[in-house]
Amino acid sequence: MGTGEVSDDVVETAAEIAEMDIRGAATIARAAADALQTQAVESTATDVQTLDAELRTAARRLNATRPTAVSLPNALRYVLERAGGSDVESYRESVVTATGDLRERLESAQADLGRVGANRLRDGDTIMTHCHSTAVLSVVEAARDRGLDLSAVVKETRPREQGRITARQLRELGVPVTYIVDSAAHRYLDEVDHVCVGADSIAADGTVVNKIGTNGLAVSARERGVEVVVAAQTLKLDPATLSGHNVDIEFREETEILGPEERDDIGDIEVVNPAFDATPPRYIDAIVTEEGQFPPESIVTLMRDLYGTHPSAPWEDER
Ligand code: RUB
Repeated sequence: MGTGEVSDDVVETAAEIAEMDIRGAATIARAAADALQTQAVESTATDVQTLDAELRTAARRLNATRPTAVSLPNALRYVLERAGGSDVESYRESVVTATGDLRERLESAQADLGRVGANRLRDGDTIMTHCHSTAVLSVVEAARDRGLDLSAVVKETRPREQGRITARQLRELGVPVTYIVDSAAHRYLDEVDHVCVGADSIAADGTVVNKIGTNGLAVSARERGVEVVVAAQTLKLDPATLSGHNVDIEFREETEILGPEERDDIGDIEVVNPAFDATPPRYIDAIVTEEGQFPPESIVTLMRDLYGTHPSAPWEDER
């Protein structure tokens, strides 16, 4: 890597996030912060201004990969707001320290919210999952550690079938799994006690943005009287929504749904592939975070306390 350029690690991490080799909001946050650290460590910059500019270019590149997961800009902001120093060595050190702190916070937050979420589960309960959420798995792990027997109905989650990852990891935790296609969810809701999902972004009014299909599942669950629990670290709170911004919904390649030949075979159709949807707060019973559980309508208080009303975007600032 030449002076002033982004490191190969940043380029590779950005590509892996865009291609979904690295995926899931919490995992994306950790990978992006780690890439910033590598940028700082491997930089050949000899002055602070150059190193600082490199870091902000790297952050812009990482931030452009997936528009919906707010944990990505929140993680970049966490590191860049703590980056600084009078010389290259101290600046580099500040980035390494901030990244390490963030990694520790992510790990302890995940374990803490797991314990909070486990308080909602009882021995013998069945949960229904959608997509693959490390936060939901942390809740299940905490419940299993307490000796609770749980079972799970796992939705496949088209088009990328992240349900397979969830099914494998639940089996590793000793949870019996019934695997269903997405359209069978309504039929099996009568057999479950809780719908447990993660989040990619949570808006100030308590709207939860998560994998496409979450909204329909939550509406069905409300109709059947099944509670909907969202497990999400506070890194998922989107402070930009405090000042009126909407959460961007990512649209992905249509080839994730239909290959070119299958599509040509059908004829002249339009294929659209929104990756996420927004579930209004009225369909959500609780948001479980490392700071405790909240009714969705009150999450705005926590958001203000943690992020203030006007979050910075240090990768856009001219210094
Ligand atoms: C993953 C997804 C997950 C959330 C929460 O979408 O929607 O439910 O990211 O995950 P994708 P976690 O596969 O498109 O990244 O709890 O691990 O942060």
